[in-house]
Amino acid sequence: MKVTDIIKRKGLELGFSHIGITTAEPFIEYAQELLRRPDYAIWADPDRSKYPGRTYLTETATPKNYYPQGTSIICATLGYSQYLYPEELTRHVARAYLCRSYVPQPNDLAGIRVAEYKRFIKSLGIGMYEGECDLPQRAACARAGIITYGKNNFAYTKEDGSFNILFTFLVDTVLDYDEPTVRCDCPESCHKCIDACPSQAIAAPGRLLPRNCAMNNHQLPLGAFPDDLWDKFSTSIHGCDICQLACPRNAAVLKRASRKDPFLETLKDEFDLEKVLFLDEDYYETAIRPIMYNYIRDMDLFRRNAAIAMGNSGNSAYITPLEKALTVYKDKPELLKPIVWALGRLRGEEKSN
Ligand code: B12
Ligand code: SF4
Ligand code: SF4
Repeated sequence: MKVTDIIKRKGLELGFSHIGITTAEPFIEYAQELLRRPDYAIWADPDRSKYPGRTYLTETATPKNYYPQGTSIICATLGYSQYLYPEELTRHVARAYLCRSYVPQPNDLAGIRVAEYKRFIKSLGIGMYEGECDLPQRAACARAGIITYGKNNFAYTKEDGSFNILFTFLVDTVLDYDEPTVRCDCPESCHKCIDACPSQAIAAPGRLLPRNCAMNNHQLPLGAFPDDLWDKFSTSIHGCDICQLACPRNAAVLKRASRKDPFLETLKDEFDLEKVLFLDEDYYETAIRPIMYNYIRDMDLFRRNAAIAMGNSGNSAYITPLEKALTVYKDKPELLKPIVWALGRLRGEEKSN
């Protein structure tokens, strides 16, 4: 068997849904697009000192910046559409995180799959970039022929719609390349995702405004989540699925979902916004880390997001814990602001009932 076929076959054996391969040539249109978008400055501004610690997507658009011998990109999708995600959890956390593959860790299943795939590829005598490098994964997967775009920005496959996580492996060997599928397969007249977004974050087809998108705000430091957006994301504390759920390209996929995930079935009875508001190490380890080990490391951000979600819940039972939080967090003024806001909303609603 040819080495390209061996690599593809192993990827499928390990549970990836699609494997495609493209060159490591620069993603020129992608880089130009980033620089055209002023609201992407935190990922694109050529002056790195302004946003220390950020991944610079304009640099990763040229993979050889990171790995001069990089020749090919092995691209993979991992579909997560097969599960029936419990409503008790999807109210608060997007499916992309509930599926527990978003940021693979060395000691979780997704991480073990990725590590084994890398080990296997390297065992074929192929060199691989091992450092941190956020390649433009949607653009790479489209060039590798395994996804098409949706106007909501998402990467779609036939089997999983937009419910797939993307992976890319930069290697030093020339392989056989797949026919690109760099196109949008949405019906011309459809704009359901654009209309459904609660914060008008999709300005035009394929044009996201990160400032307005849920996940971008959920991960911002205390004081940086703009208060004009606090009432937009309902009871969500980590991401949002609204523009995917509204999409007709996902309708059949959502209908097919039939499997219960036993871990999520356990977690759904334990998940509690009040516990997130008073988050401690134990609850973080058992209920938060497994599904939200992504961008947020500061526990106060989870507490802030829980306070905002409570304020949007319409549930007056949260008034008592929020009042307690006023005392517990009296020395954290930036955390008190959303708590006071949430209390104001819930008390106002209680009066008008
Ligand atoms: C920065 C980032 C964010 C930012 C900005 C998002 C964005 N759309 O740019 C924020 C924090 C807001 C974010 C949010 C989310 N993210 Co994010 N994010 C990334 C990251 C690290 C880079 C994205 C990027 O390069 N953006 C810059 C823009 C210019 O690039 P782009 O969106 O890929 O679009 C380019 C092309 O793909 C193409 N294109 C894209 N859409 C369309 C549509 C049309 C019509 C056409 C013609 C072309 C086209 O044109 C663009 C220019 O070349 C990637 C991982 C990675 N390394 O690639 C994950 C990634 C995009 N995120 C992902 C996910 C799951 C999310 C969330 C869904 C999580 C959630 N449920 O809350 C949201 C969804 C928001 C949305 N509607 O897109 C997944 C998406 C998987 C998928 N099936 O598409 C990725 C690929 C991570 C992964 N490993 O799977 N994210
Ligand atoms: S993920 Fe949510 S906030 Fe972001 S664009 Fe989609 S609907 Fe809007
Ligand atoms: S809702 Fe319509 S326009 Fe948006 S991604 Fe789905 S098919 Fe495309």
